[in-house]
Amino acid sequence: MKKELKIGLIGCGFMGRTHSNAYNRVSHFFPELAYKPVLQRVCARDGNKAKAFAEQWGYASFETDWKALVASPDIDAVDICTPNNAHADIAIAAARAGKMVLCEKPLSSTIDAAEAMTHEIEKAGVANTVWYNYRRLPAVTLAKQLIDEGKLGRIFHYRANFLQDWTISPDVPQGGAGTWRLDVDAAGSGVTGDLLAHCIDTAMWLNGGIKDVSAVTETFIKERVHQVSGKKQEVGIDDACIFHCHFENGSLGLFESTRYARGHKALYTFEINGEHASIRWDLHDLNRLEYFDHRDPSVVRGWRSILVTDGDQPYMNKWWVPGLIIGYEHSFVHQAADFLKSLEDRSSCAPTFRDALETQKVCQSVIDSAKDKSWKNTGVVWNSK
Ligand code: SOE
Repeated sequence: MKKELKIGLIGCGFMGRTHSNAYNRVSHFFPELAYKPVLQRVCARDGNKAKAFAEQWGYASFETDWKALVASPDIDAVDICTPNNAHADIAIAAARAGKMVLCEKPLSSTIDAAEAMTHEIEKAGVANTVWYNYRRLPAVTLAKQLIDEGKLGRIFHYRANFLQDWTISPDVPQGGAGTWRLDVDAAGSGVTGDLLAHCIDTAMWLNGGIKDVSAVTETFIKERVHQVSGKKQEVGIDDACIFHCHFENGSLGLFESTRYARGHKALYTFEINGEHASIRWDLHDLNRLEYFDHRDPSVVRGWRSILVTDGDQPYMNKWWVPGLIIGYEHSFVHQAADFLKSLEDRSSCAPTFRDALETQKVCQSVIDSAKDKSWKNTGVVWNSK
């Protein structure tokens, strides 16, 4: 008999859907897990929206007050899918109520709130994880295995981009559903916290801590209508950000993100160059990992394009048969599975709040560096596996 993990989900947007889909599928594809998520309750301020979401995704009940959800004795784990500025209050209340906490990225809209959340979560000793989902795409996990096996040797360069084009029109508003990502009060920052945070999480997981950064940011469209006030307001987020950095291991990093790269919808790419080998990956072709090994005989040496779908490659024995690909949504199913697994042996499910706090320190240093036009030490202590 499986143990039930009763989930209370807060927030019915895009991320609420990705997590709900993961909970619905995880027990089918990871039947060995001792725990099974139960969709107990969903919460949104708009009762009609919460009700419709509950019916669509199979939640047993709905709620409009997150405080009531967090206090409910029939909830084991609180999953936070709200805009960033609401994460801290919910996570802290949930930790104090002894609930497990799963939180969407980035950890919070400010570094102070991120620190307070981490403190409370660790004080309460509750299971926790932050949904930096891209780590759990099989090709990205395979990159981690190759690096940990030492296949690349000493690493010299880490390069990552996250490019989008959905805010080029000045008519895109700020604030409100979906476009809260353009409102600095709700989001905390623009592409740095929304997109580069993903790149930074993956980068530190693959290549260790980021020591210092030098950044430049730009806000191309200075004013946008705010959906709540209906008035044109100054835009406080970074529309684009470029930074370079030193990693603890001595390698150099180069990162770029923008929502103004016409033609790119969600082009997350990274390339890592080591002494013996290099790897590169592209979210638009997410099942592939490209690998170049200088130790190959010179006559056949070249970039290999590895389709990561075999049963002996990460996570793929859970899905179909070799050659058949999976997608974006599977990364969330994998994180749900790893979280449930971590409850069996009381291990942690990375990235934890502590790990996500380190990512937030890098994001904050990037924003501060761009503002002051100077290098910033991040203060990151990266101990995560
Ligand atoms: C923004 O467009 C966004 O949806 C991010 O919020 C997600 O974290 C990223 O994975 C895709 O882009």
